[in-house]
Amino acid sequence: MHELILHHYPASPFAEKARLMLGFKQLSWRSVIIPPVMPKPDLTALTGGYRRTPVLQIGADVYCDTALIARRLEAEKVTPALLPEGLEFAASTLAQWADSALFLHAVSLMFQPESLAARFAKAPPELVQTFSKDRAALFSGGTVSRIPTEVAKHQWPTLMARLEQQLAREEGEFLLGAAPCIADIAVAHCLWFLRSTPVTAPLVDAYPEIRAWLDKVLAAGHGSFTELSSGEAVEIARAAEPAALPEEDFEDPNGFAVGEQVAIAATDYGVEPVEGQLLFAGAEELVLRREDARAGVLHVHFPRFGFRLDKR
Ligand SMILES: N[C@@H](CCC(=O)N[C@@H](CS)C(=O)NCC(=O)O)C(=O)O
Repeated sequence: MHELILHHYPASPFAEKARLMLGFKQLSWRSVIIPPVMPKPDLTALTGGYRRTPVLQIGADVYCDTALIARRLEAEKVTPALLPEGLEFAASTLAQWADSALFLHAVSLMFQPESLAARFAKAPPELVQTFSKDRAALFSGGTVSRIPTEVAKHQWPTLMARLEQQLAREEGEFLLGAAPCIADIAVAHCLWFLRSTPVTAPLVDAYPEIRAWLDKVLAAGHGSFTELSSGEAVEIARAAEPAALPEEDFEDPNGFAVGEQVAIAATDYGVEPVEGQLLFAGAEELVLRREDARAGVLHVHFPRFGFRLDKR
């Protein structure tokens, strides 16, 4: 059996979401630290162009986007459940809201000049420039644009009031009941991000119930992991064979057929397409076969929701 390899970097909120999911399930994994800005040559050898953070690799299978990584980890270890039985819709829909609406507010609040200055206090000015240019490119060409800071500040109390209201329910101390699930982790990574500078931390810490709940979610930790170099990860992919495809029926209402050459790209931001042969299209997942000069034959997996398919 192949090891779970997470390609990530410490300061990334979505990487923190993935690390918390690994901790929640108490899994062991290998940690590959990737650059926080482009270029990322070893990651690109694996994904074929998808640039966002994090990415999960299992042998020659590469899973893009934490929404799909959650489902892959659920298959790896069923309990505790990220998508508890009977709550699949509520949990995944709430997580999707957190990963989009709540996250974009957090990004806007973090990109205020004062918090950026605090975040990059020890970094040389060139690095701040490189980072800002890279993130402008990340948001170009997608359906999503940055929320103006004043709008994010204005709307933030509404988001926090709704969270407080949900946490005040008698059904349990987590968002959807007595146990944490993917919804808690998806909300938590956005607030963890804001807590990382003294300028933005009060946006979370001013709400005692939210603060107490967040501490409980973050207590899941990151599981146990050991370091691996990105070059070694590429070698692992090369030596491995992709896993068998899901058994679900192939489903495409737009006429795409198994084996067709396609490009798959995120629709919101980070829209660099990945080209290859379409092998599978299920309700939640798309699988593409591609060959890389260094990494060999790979199956690259994407969520269906939020990713577009185009002919090549
Ligand atoms: N929907 C994606 C979002 C991932 C995302 O936005 N990641 C950010 C880092 S937190 C990113 O890719 N930033 C640019 C980069 O790391 O190059 C997911 O769930 O994985």
